Amino acid sequence: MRLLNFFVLGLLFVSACTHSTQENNERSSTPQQRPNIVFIMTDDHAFQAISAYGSEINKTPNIDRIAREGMLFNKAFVTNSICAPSRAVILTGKHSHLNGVVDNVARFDSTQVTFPKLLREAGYNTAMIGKWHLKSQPTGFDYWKVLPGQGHYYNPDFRTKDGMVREEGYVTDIITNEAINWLKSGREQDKPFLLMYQHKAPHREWLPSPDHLGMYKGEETREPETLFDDYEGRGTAAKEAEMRIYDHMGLTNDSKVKPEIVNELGYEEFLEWYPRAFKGSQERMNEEQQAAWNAVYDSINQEFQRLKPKGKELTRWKFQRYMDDYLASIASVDDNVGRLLDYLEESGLDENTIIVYTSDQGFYLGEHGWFDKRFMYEESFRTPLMVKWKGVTEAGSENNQLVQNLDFAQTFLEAAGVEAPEEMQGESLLPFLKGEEPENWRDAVYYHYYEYPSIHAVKRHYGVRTDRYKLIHFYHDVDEWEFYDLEKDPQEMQSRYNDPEYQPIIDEMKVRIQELREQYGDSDELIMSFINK
Ligand code: SGN
Ligand code: CA
Repeated sequence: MRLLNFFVLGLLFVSACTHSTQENNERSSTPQQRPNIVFIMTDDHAFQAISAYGSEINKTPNIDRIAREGMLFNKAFVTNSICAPSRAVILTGKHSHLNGVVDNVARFDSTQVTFPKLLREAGYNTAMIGKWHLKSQPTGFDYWKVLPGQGHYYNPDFRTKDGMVREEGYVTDIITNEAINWLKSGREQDKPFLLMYQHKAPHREWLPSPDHLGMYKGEETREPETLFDDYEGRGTAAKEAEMRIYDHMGLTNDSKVKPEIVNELGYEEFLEWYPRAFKGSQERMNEEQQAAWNAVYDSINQEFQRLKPKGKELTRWKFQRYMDDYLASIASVDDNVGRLLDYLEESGLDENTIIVYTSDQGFYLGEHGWFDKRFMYEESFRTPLMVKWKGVTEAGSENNQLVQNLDFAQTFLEAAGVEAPEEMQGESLLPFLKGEEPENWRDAVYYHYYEYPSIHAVKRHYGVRTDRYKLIHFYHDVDEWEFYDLEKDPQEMQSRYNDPEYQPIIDEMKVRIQELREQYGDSDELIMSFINK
């Protein structure tokens, strides 16, 4: 049976090649080969901070090139808005409850079937460079060089097949150098390739590179309308979440005010709400890096001493500090994506390469007073997604269908002519990329978040989103439902769960949730097993 499949696939592949060769004869003299794939993923990059999505707070000219020369997805979502789970979903094409990585604590079982493994078996040369965050050793890659855990911004260590190595410099630059070097001389030139090029930036604690330090200093970033949300229209989970800029963003680790100054001015309660690596990160800097850093941050410390912001002014000050560092971290991602795109063009590789830009999930940039992610509300549920595929995907096109990170595996497999295993749960996006409108595309997406109790205290929940509505069930610790009409209330300020007007649609959506849970094999028993773990 397998052999037969292989034979049929082979025939299909040969005929697909002949077909596209004819089509492409005028464009190039070499026969069309299976496409290369460059998968660019950043960590916590909100769509609100990408100019292709209409950002009002920064410019990302290089990331925008991918959208301008390809397709921009306006309704791309994750299945579980947190780092490691998102990565496991992408690799396996299966929801968290089946791939086992429900939260950042779980270890990825790397014996599972993943799309890189299948591509490699089908003759692709595969590499994984940058943030991995799945604990177990990467499998399915001919070459890998990954950050341990969250990794560091300055002079980071990398895990490799030969052990740990420390590289001098700034993480986003280094990951890009590694990626370009692999393309130039690391890969097997006669094979199609998959390159997973995955950044740490712009993850908390948002340390900008030496050449972008202070680039937004003195520039006021527009505040989101909901910066001072009181959560009255939402449930207990939003009220109890610990990700408010005012209360939970640390003055030392996040805003980078020196502990002595924080103490001296009596701000101890805001010192370092979640003590982590910042001190460690700074200690990693060499003298030159430290000097460049101090040249910018010393004056920020002085400003803080002078202003002594309190109450709403403290929220505002921290928000500006947050945006300065977050957006500066993105600026070097953008420069480096530009370098990689330039190389792909100069080398001619982009003639037959699918280039994807996405993030492991969205992020709050002060909306609802928050930073971080996790919730099924739009800012963290949505993720940026754009795809360039020269000669196939129409430049400047946009897609408004509901798509998910669950769909990547099958998309890449189909593009490579490899049959996806039955157990994968996404849908290939290939028709969209080819300009076709598939019939019966999904009308709803399913979401399930698990990491609780944990940092940021976001309660467990699952839910469903259609084009217009969203229904969420917080089932642990509380038993609460929330319902939003995204057309009338795009900022999700008022849950309409108890509004009689919406009862018929809420009833329908409850049925839809059950259908989706059955379709994807999620259940109350599984929920209990993850709670009891
Ligand atoms: C760290 C961050 C959190 C973040 C988690 C998960 N704190 O704990 O803000 O939510 O990672 O992020 S920090 O002070 O250590 O930066 S994730 O991207 O790995 O999911
Ligand atoms: Ca993340």
